[in-house]
Amino acid sequence: MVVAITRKVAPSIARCELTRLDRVGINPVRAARQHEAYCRILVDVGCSVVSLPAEPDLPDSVFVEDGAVVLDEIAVMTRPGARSRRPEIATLQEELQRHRPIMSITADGTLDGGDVLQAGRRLWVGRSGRSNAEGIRQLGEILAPLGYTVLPVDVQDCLHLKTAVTLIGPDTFLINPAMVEPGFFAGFKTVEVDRSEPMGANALLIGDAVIYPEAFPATRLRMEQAGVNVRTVPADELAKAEGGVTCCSIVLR
Ligand code: CIR
Repeated sequence: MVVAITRKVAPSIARCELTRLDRVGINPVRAARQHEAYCRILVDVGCSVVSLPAEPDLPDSVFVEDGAVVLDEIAVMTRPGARSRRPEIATLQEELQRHRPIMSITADGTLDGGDVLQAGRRLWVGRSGRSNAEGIRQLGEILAPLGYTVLPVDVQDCLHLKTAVTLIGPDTFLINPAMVEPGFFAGFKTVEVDRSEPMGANALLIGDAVIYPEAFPATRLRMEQAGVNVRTVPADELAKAEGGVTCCSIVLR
């Protein structure tokens, strides 16, 4: 059974970190409704959903993906690049230690889970404003004995690597080539986002289904033409906080 760890939307979400977007009002009730719809889809595609209680004073705490990198053998607790997000880790670790042995990124390393993209024994890690060279080095050192290779990747004009590229099939990536060089993924198939939808590269693959925001119909069509089973969710309120579909869960496969 696939377990998906989620956390309810904090009523303070409007005070979230913002990097690339201007602050606009975020309606916490609408964000919570969209998050509930997302959790229902997770159940629909076969997940057992763990729902952690809201952390009222941690505006970005719904975006659990950034707090840990979870593989079959281990969970690596991150040290998020945004200081305001570091207190999210403790309660996430309490839950994850039920499922995996725990290791941690330590100072002066920083790492956000949104920068870590896994396919098999390879992990591409974005050198973003959130994940630094020391964080990436520590992740590589922790995972090398388990047979994983960590590959640092440059990104531009995006918050995280997974804003730019995500997995949508066992050997297929959805990618915005303006944000990350496709050459890093040589040997894999790629579907490019439609030019009119630059924020459309964040998709969540679970089994053979891809959970995907309603907001990007042209890219959705491209995926469907490539044979991908796409399940859309309303996600525009969470997107105002720079959150996508991968970042609202940690999926234990
Ligand atoms: C932040 O800036 O940290 C949050 N407002 C958004 C985090 C989104 N995380 C993700 O895509 N992995």
